[in-house]
Amino acid sequence: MVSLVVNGCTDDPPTQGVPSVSAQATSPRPATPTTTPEPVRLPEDAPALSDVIPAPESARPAKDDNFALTKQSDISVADGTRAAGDYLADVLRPATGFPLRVVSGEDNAGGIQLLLREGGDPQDESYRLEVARDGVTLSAASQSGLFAGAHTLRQLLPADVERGETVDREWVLAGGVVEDQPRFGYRGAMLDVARHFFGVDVVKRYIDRVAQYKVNYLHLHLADDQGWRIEIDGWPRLTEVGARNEVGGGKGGFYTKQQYREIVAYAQSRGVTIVPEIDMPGHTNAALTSYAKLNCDGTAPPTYTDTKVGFSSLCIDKPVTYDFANDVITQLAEMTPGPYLHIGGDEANSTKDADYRAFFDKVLPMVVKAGKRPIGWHEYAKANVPRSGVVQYWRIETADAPTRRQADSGRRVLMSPADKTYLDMKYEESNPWGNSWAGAVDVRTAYEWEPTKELAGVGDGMVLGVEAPLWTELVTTEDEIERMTFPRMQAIAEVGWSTQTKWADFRQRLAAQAERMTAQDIAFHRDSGVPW
Ligand code: IFG
Repeated sequence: MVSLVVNGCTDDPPTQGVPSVSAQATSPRPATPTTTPEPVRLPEDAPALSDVIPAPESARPAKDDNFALTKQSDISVADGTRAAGDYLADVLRPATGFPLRVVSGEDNAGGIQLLLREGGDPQDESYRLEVARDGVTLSAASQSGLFAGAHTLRQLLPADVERGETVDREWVLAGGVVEDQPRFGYRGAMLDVARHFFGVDVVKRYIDRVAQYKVNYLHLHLADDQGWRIEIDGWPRLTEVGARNEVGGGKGGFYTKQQYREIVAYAQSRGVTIVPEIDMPGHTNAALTSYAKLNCDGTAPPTYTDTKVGFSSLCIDKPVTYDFANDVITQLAEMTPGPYLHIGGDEANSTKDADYRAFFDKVLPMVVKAGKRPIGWHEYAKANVPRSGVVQYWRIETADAPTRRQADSGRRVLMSPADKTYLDMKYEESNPWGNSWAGAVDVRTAYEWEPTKELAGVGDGMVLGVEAPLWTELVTTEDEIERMTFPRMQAIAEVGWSTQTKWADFRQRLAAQAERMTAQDIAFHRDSGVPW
């Protein structure tokens, strides 16, 4: 049995004079040893620095610098780094069974130290992760950089770390230095909770699972023809009536404001920012069934539980429409600390162009006034998009003139081409489940594309990032969410983060993720293009 030498002591039973944690918890930590611990053997199943997904910018292994995490290891945090420290403790404690105390302090002897570089730009997600014999140091310019480094650190522990129960084994990290930063600042997932409703716990698991691959935004599609999913003060029928359905006639559901805030807080604890979407003026049958006064003819249409699109529209000429829009936007913004609010705008086939433009001329200023940057599906590019606005491209054509015009005038473009990123699509034509209007999207298709070359004239410097939407007309259970999302999410995450993307290399690293996903109880799809 190899006795772990950490921090100058052996990690044998206390008879060797190593104080137990409880003793240490009260007495001050032993002084940082002057002698460097002996090298530690790396277990067979410990990942290499280069196994991480998304691929880091640079990874320099140092084979004699492996680090053994032990029950003596602390996570020391300085000002502003506690959130990432708490995250690491949260994800590493269950399987290791170690206390992994999060302590304020400036040393990493035998443990993990998180450091924030002075005067760093909050948008700078770069980080440096150094694993050495005597301790691990993660430094970054911002909180989001620390979270990125923490996700990498999580992946450098063996897959056993993802099991929910304690595993009695060595927890050794491969020595070396990772220096990393993302190509795009926005790497997003989207969950449509309107077609089929999914509760808080499902959303939290989704957040944790996508966050580990440095996905840093979760867009929640909170309303559509089939369902309204968020409580709005002053408009109780949106949830009393509009939330009572879903595709296929299920019972539906909604988030109270408190539950929405719980989702937002949980996302923040994983370094993920929530982007709420209320789709307007189309995709609004659930709101229209809830309030007759929102309809031009004053009559509420029947509830809708099928899957057609483009038939509904708010009444553009009625002032009450703008009271409604303003209340929704203001209240959603108040509950959302993130910079973005998604206003929808897609498939408004029942809204005349002039009305569509008039609608957004009134509503987009509401989003800006609420302190948010509007995101809209790319059809809204024909409206007056504010300078801070983002155009989310979602179709399969290789050109879109209004989107190009907005990009030329400085509006950023979020790339979600359906034939590359739509997770509701079948992996292969032969799959019995999934959509096919955009063609089959297997993992390789989701991986081998270049976000700055998908749309004519929308190139470098214009693309904000990538997002993989999961529409749920055909998705009714959490298992189906997992199957449609994983492993294509890892492909999208790497396209958004890494500069070097080579399928031959990625597919090998992806195959190695199988054990981690299984340990996390993710019912992922064994795509035939990956050497599982
Ligand atoms: N398009 C619709 C979605 C959904 C999708 C299913 C967008 C922006 C087809 N709008 O994608 O509501 O129905 O693939």
